[in-house]
Amino acid sequence: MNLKFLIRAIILGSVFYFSSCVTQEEYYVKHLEFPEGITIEQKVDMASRLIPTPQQLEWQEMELTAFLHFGINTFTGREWGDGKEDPALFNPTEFDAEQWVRTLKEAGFRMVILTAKHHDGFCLWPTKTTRHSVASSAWKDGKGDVVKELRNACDKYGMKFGVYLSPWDRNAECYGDSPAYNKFFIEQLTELLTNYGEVHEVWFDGANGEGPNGKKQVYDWDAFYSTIRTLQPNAVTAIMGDDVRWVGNEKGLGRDTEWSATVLTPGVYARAEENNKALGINNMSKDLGGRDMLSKAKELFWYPSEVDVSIRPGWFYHQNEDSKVKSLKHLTDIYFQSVGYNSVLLLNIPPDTRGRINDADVSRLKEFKAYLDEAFAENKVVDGNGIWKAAHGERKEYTLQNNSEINVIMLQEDITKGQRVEGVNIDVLTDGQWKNVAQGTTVGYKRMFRFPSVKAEKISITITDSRNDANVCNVAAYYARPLEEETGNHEWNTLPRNTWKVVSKSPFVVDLGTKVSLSAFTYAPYNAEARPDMAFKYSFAVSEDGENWKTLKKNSEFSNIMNNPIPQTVSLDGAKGVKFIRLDAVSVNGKPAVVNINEIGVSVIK
Ligand code: FUL
Repeated sequence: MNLKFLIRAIILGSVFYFSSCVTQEEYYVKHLEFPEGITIEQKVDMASRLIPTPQQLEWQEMELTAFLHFGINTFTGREWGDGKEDPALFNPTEFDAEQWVRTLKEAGFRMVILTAKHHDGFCLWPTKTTRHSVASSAWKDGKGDVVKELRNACDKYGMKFGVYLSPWDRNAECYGDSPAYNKFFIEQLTELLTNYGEVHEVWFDGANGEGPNGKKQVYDWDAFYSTIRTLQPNAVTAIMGDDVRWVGNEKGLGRDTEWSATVLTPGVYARAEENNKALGINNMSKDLGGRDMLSKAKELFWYPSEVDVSIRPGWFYHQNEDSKVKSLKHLTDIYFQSVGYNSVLLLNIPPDTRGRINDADVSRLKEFKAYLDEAFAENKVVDGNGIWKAAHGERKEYTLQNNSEINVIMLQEDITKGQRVEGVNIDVLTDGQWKNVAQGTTVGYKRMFRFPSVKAEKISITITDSRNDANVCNVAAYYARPLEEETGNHEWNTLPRNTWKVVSKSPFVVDLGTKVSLSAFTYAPYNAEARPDMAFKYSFAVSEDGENWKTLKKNSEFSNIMNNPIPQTVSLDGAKGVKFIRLDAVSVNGKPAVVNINEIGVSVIK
C-alpha cells in the first residue's frame, strides 16, 4: 500500500498494525473508504484487511443466540398488536424467566434478546414514560418487571442479555410528532440501558409508520446511537444498527457466499439510501461483497450477517402452533445454513401464556442440542487446527482418523486478520482415489460443507481464490447423522378447491360451490415468498347468495407478511351458511392486491 493511501486511511478510520519479524500488516477496523481512482486490485487488497471490532468478534463467536418474543401479543394471539390492547390482558400464570434461560443455556445458546417493547408499545418493564406497561397489568398486581427477572436469570446462568426495543410504536400518543417521540424513545432506551446491567446487543427493526397526527415519524438514529454508545459501549447494534446485519429473510436461510466485509451501507447512516441505490443493493441482495461489488463501491463495512428465524411459524406464541414447532431436520438445516454459512443464528423461542417456554419447544431444543453434540463430538481430522497461511491456489492435505466416515467439513478463517477466502475446493481420498466432494466461495468465521457420507483416509483443501494470503485457522471433519423429514399434517384448507369458482379477482370473490360453516380462513402467499402485490391490509366478508354480504373482518392486516410470508390463519365468528367469500385486500403500496385461489384456504366446521 502506498503512503498516500495509508495516510488517508488513518485519517478516515482506525488502522491497526500487527507486526511480525517479517512483515507489517495494516488493518482497518469495521469500516474503510476507498480512495478515489484506485484499481480493483488495490481495493481487494484493502478489503482483505478489514477486521471486526472486539465486540463484533465476541458476538460472532457466540454462534447461537435466542430471541424471546413475549408481550401483549402472547395474550391476544396476534403477531402485531395495534396498541389499543388493554394492559390488563398481560397476565402470565406461571411466569418463570429462570426456566427460559435454563432451557436455552442447556440447549447451547449464549445470549437471549427480549422484546422489551414490540410494535404495540406495551413495555415489559415498569417504565416511567407510559402507562402502557406491565405496571398497568394484573400480573403481580402491577409490580412485576419481566426485564429485571430475565436479567437476574441471565446472571444466575451466565447468559448474555440483549434487548429489542421497537422504534415503531402504535400506542404512543406522540408517535409521528418526531422530536417528541424521539425524546420519549431515548428515555425508554436510557431506562433499559441503565437499570438492567450489561446489555450485549441492542436490536432495532426498521418498521416505521404514521402517528395519530397522520405524520410519518422521522427517527433520530444518531441520537439513539449516541445513547447506546454512551450507556453500553460494548453492546453491538443490530439491524437498524451498524454492527450486525439482517440476513434479508425470516426463513432461517443464510447465503452460501456470505461476506462479512460488505459494501452494504448500514441503514442508520444518512448516506445509506444513496450509497445502496447507486450499487443497486439491499439486505436481500445475493452479492454484498464480491469483486464486482468492490469495483463499484466507495466504502466497505465489517457488517456480518445475523439469521433471525422463529422455531414456530409466528414470532409470538400461539397455542394453535404447538404442533407446528419446526422439525429437528428443519432446525438442523437452519443451523447449517446460518452458523455454517458465516452467520450468527438468532432463533426465536416465544414463551407461552403461562410465561414459560412451552413443552413442545423445550423437547425440540433438547433434541437439537443432542443432535449437535453427537454430530460434533468427534473431529475426524487429526491435524487441522494450526494456522495455515494459504496463498492463492495453494492445496493442503489433512489426515483423518482410521476408518473415518464423514459428511461435513468445517473451515474457519482467523477473521482478526480479515475475511479472505473467495474460492475453495474440497476433495477426499477414498479407496486410493481423490474425489471432489464440495466447492464453495467464502469461508469467513465459519463455513460448513455438507455432502453425501464417504469413507475416507485424507481430505484436501485447495484455496482456489483469495484476497492476499488466507489465514485458515481450523479444518475439521464430522459425521452428522442424516435426518428424515417428519410428515406433519399442516393443512390449512379443508374444503377441496375443485368445487370453487373465482367470481371476481379484485376484490377476490370465490363461490365455494357448497354451503358451509367456517371457523377460519387462511391467506398463504404462493411459495411462502414475498411479492410487492401480495395482500397486506384487508376486509373479509361472507355471503350465502353472493349479493348480501356480512363483513367479519374490517381494516385488518396480515401483520409482518412482507418479512415472513407464511400462511396466516384468521379465526372467524358467526360464519354459518357461507357459500361465497370475499377478500378485499390491498398490498403494502396501497394498490389492489393480486390474490390467487391456491393462496386461500378455509377451515370448515363439520
Ligand atoms: C420484524 C417484526 O415486524 C416482527 O414482528 C418480528 O419482531 C421480527 C423479528 O422483526 O421486523
